[in-house]
Amino acid sequence: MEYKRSSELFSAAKKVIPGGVNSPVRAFSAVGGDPLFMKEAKGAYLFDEDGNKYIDYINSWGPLILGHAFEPVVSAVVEKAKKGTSFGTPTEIETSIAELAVSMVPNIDKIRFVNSGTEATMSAVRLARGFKNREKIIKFAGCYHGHSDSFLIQAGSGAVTFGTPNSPGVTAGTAKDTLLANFNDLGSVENLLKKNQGEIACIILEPIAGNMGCIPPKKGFLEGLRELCDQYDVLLIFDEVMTGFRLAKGGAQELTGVDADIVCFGKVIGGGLPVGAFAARHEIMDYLAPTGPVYQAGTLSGNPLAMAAGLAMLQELDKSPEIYKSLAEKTEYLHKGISKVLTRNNVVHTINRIGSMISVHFAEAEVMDFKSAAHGNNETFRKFFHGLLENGIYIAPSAFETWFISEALSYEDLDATIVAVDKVSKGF
Ligand code: KE4
Repeated sequence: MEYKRSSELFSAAKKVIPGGVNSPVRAFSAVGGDPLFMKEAKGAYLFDEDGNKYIDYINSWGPLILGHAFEPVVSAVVEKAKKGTSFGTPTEIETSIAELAVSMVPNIDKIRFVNSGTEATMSAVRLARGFKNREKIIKFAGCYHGHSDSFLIQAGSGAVTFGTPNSPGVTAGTAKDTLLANFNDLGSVENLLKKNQGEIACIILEPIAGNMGCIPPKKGFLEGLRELCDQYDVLLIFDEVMTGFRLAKGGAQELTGVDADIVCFGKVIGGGLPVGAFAARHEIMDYLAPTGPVYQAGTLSGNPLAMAAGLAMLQELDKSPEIYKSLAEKTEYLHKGISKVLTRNNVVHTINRIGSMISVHFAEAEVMDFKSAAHGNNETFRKFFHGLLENGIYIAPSAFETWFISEALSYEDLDATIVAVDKVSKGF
């Protein structure tokens, strides 16, 4: 494939944007080579600036669960833009999407919209600290909750991919209030709760981890966390930026049956525009300004344009819950097909999957936490990534990411992907 135009654009971008990108993981640093510049996208396909076409398994890192340029979302945004994009005042559409989200997701009475997943999780932790009047939080090694200081302590996603688990610029004062536990390891959580009795405001996690590749919770893990939170009077925050409205209408809470105290959203809730949100039952959310003392704000929070995209997306998912069954079936089909050809080609691998999230790990042992995720063979992953790219398949440029299946993917697209995996892996 020819990537001349993308390389030219990358050179120009690097002169005025750090690393030529506005988010590090896009820079291909973990897999080498220059990132591709996309010109447009439709349905399951991306088209780069050199005219190459790709079957897309990133879907903007999750938001485009119904595929690119989904017509109801596009027309909602176009119509809304004609009436103005943001007023800095309350608007009816914010109430409409809030009412719909509250009706779709268990255990939430109120929701506050922000502009990114990072804002959602950062605000949720501040709310938990304010509500409980405690300073410490527990997070899990390898879980990524965005780039606010309290979380860049062995973060997953981009930070781990760069091999810099602790980011410069995060103060010791901040880091001391973030305690690290191991995913799928209840003992590591209980130890921290015992050692810091009365000091911990919340536990935050991705209920299904997506930033170490896809790592589902072991049976009993989330249930055990719920019990520990009740026992130690600590709030349980589900970071559902990835899983929210993706794994089910009600996200991971619906899929697992485990209740969170605060739920964070991003990606799908914005339909491809910048929207994040956090939500909880009345008594917690009413602790937020202007009704309560915990301050949180945003110029473009709830802006009509982003709300129009998000509302159109949620309305589509709400009226056709069969989409989730179709997505899960497509993801299972892809899983079985990829595993069959990798096994036939004697490639050591393990595949994790839940709902429409899947990840391929070039490791023998089961990948069930950050440590086991880090054992994957990165050299093999690099060959896998570039080989698939050469064959028109676009997966995440990092072994610590998840593939996001969209409903726009056809079984022909899945078969083409399996054929490409077979062709690429013969040379491993
Ligand atoms: P944003 O601030 O990027 O909207 O959301 C942060 C975030 C929070 N929580 C979870 C579970 C997330 O996965 C994310 C962001 N995900 C990454 C991909 N793994 C976004 C891609 C990027 O950083 O460019």
